[in-house]
Amino acid sequence: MTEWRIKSRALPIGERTLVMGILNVTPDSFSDGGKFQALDNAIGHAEEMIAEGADIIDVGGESTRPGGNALVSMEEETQRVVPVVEALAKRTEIPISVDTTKSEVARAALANGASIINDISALRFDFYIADEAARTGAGLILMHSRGSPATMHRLPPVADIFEEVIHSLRSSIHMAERRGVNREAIVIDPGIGFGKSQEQNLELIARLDRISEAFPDLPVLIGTSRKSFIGRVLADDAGTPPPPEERLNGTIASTIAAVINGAQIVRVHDVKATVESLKMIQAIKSASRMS
Ligand code: 7PJ
Repeated sequence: MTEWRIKSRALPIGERTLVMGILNVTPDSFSDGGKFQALDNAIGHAEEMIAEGADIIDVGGESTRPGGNALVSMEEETQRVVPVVEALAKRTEIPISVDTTKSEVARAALANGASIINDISALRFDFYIADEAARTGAGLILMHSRGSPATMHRLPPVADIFEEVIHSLRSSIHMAERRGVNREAIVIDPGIGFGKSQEQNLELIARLDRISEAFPDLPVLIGTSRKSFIGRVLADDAGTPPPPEERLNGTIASTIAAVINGAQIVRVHDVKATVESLKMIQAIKSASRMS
């Protein structure tokens, strides 16, 4: 059993799977109702996930989904994320993470109650993210991705995805440590859906053990929730994928497969279904230790 150091605290790793609940505060949620309504909704959603058993809330203001979402400016992203982080930090003890690739956004979120930076570029877009983690002792999630924000979802696949993910994460970890981040604050993530082919997304889950073996001391996080690769597997005969809200069963199956293969933290939209599935797996694991 190890620990993940985040600011003045530590989360136990390996005892049970940690669940990170996704809280998106993207433009849609800020339409009509006005900003106060949007803030209320976001807090309400976060509190629901906490009641369902979330261990961490991941607040994101820049949608990195495929499909051409406009990139947001640093100011815009800060205005979306910081009020939510601040309000949430007053209401809950559980760690809040900020899903951002910008050091200024990370800095503002950390100053207002966040304790983890979740960087989907693993320091490639803005390595000063590492300085913010080093200075504050915040947790740092380094997720593998390829290319730029504009191109990462339509790059041609690399030949060997394991070599690519391991090599790229190794250099991000090296960069983080060189800039003063404590290794015990780092979590790695293969980045399902970010610059990988359909087959490679499935392979990464099937052989996630190869990633944990390459970094035996670092916790592994995985996020499959509602992603397109699940839609492709679940597509009907005409090839039409179910909409994201109808990918729960595929999300659970892929999340559990990842956990069996070594993931210690999972990032999901559907906290209740995930927590219940994990409890069941945990009960079965404990029984296998007894016989
Ligand atoms: C991930 C993420 C992921 C981590 C997103 C989406 C796209 N952060 N942020 N891992 N995905 N650490 O949720 O569909 O897989 S945004």
